[in-house]
Amino acid sequence: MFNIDKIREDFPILHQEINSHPLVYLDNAATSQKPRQVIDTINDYYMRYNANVHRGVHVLSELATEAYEKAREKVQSFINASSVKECIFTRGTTESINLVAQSFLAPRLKTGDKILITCLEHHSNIVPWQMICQKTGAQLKVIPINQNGDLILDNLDTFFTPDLKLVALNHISNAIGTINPVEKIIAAFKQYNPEIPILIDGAQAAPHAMIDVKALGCDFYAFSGHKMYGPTGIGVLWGKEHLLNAAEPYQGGGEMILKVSFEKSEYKPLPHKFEAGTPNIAGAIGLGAAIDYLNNLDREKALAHEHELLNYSRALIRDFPDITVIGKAESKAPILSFVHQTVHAHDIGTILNNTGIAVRSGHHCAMPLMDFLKLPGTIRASFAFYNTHQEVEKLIESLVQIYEVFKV
Ligand code: 7TS
Repeated sequence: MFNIDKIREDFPILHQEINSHPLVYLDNAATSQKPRQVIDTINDYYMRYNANVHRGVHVLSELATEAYEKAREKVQSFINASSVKECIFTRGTTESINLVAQSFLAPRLKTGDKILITCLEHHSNIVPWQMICQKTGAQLKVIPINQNGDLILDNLDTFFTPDLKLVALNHISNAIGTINPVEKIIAAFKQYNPEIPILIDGAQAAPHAMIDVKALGCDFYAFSGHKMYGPTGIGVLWGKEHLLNAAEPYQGGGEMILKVSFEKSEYKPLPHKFEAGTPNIAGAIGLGAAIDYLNNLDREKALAHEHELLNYSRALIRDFPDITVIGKAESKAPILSFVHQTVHAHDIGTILNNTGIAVRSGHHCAMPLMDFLKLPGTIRASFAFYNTHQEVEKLIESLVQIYEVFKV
């Protein structure tokens, strides 16, 4: 049974008033809320066994190391990776993508090489590639989209060129919710050239899809803990072992070395060679608890519930004469983006906040997408499995009030 009331009990933050209204949290694409189980796990670590990992022979250090590495095993099975060696803890999606850009790709690039992204990307899947393009003379290419927000894949073969060195695209668009046919795109590129590395930005997919990196056939997969009910400051880069082995770490320091002399250093094997310095131990353990929480849910039902909320909100918003929904892709994650004919997105966000409703308004760190859509930004309501139909109705009621005030 998917018992929404029971699930909401797990999220203490949801039970409060904001501006004298019950909180309606619809900014889940920015960061999700954390269940008590995650908060308690982090608390327990600091209360009972806080110590640095991989160094001490004392009990607390052994306990911390064991919990940290156990969390890695949970990540491995969450994404169906072949080995824990392929699962690197990072600060989040952004750091994961930068790691691939700096450690793996930059040393392999030369003038004229191409990196392919899409028009739907978050800045963190654009800027890291631009940075290495600037240094090497490589160029960024972009798969276009149509007005619905679907990728245009008809002419994908125009990107099949010998100088294409990496493809990087998101699994789900954070700004308009398009679920990209990543499996199909990966298969097409791999058919052209099995050696082309493909990175998937899974920041929005980790909470809203079942992830199987083997079935996808990609080479790198990046995601953040905080969007999947885990803590901030922790994320994962999954990469195929031979590719990670072939990459040089871009950060040096403690934890990642076997031996150091003033002449040279020898690195630890995977995954540690990419985890320089004291890691976010509490974060990793907390992410493990978030994965446990998701595994204990009926995940299929949770995802179906989110989807129902999206459909419900779309059905209710359809008849507003002054509102246009942005992003009508064939396959959509529970992200409702829209604009108002006359009222600025930020003003709508502020008015909704006055009634306790938390949404995001702006460019959602996808400025090139907004440029394509010729919009300064949108209002975005993004749902999680703990949201309810009543909360969707509250959003709509507030929009009705805005309509009454601003109608011409
Ligand atoms: N990629 C996508 C698709 C994202 O949605 C985000 C964050 C990132 C990368 C970066 O993740 P981070 O955890 O490293 O910051 N997206 C959003 C958002 O939509 N609103 O705030 C952050």
